[in-house]
Amino acid sequence: MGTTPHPAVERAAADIASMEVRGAATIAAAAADALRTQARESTAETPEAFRVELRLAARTLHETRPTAVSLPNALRYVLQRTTGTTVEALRESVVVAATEFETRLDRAQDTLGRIGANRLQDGDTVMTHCHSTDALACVEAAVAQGKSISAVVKETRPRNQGHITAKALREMGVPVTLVVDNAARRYLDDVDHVLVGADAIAADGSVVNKIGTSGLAVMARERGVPIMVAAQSLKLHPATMTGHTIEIEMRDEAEIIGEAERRDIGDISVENPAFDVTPPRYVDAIVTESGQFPPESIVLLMRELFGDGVDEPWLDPGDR
Ligand code: RUB
Repeated sequence: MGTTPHPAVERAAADIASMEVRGAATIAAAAADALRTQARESTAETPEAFRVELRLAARTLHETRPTAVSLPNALRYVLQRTTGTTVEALRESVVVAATEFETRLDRAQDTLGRIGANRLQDGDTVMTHCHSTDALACVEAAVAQGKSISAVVKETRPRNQGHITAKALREMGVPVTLVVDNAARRYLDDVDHVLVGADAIAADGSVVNKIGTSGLAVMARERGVPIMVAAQSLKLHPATMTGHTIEIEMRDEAEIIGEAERRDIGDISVENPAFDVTPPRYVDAIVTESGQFPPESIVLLMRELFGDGVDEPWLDPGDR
């Protein structure tokens, strides 16, 4: 029995941690894929050994990015469907579940995109923050419906994910104006929607997304610009139904400032929170594959999908 996960799992975990693989939906797909490789290539001789390996792989992936709830939701989807009394049966069940998960993810994003596109009118301009494949799916569907959409794209310091958004929008033929984050308020008068994704949505309708989203939402509210959050149900954080809070990931200060520059400034502390929380009162609609919701009603969808609570199947039975 392996005491370390399959190298493909370790690679996937490292890529997620370094943000080589990033964005909530993409992280979830990479996690399901890594579990499938772990199962396919397992040399475990007993069903129990196979399960131990799979839980270890899931824990390794789970520890990478605390805020993106899509990750535990993906692991849960696969682990809850891991059934069988032989290694072969277990292996097959993981492969089937991981593949099914990826198909559902793609389908959910397409459906969500078509729903979100209904909010966009021909000639509209959207302002984006960070890079969200769920948000882009709405623009893509609107363009496919023949609507002419343009975009003001925030750069999104410190990692400049806005560049990825700008490139994706250009590939759809959408005219793009790239602005620094500090220019957002100036350009809000020129846009019809703020369109962002989410890493996690809490039971009260709070939206956790890339740092800067909450400030943008407050400014948009002040300017009367509607704020639309595109987030497939994978982003719903089930533990928040029972009072748990969402941990905000703090990343390395080197993403913000280099050593030499820092030394030159003098004795300072540097903080690099990856995400922030936008309260529900600043959000107009959360668009999911099950329809659009006012943020305060999202808990109804959460109850329907998760019941009253959830398990942590990556922990060993004695630790649950
Ligand atoms: C990405 C981010 C995205 C959401 C949604 O943060 O905040 O808006 O993850 O993305 P990071 P998607 O770059 O730190 O991962 O819609 O693709 O799931």
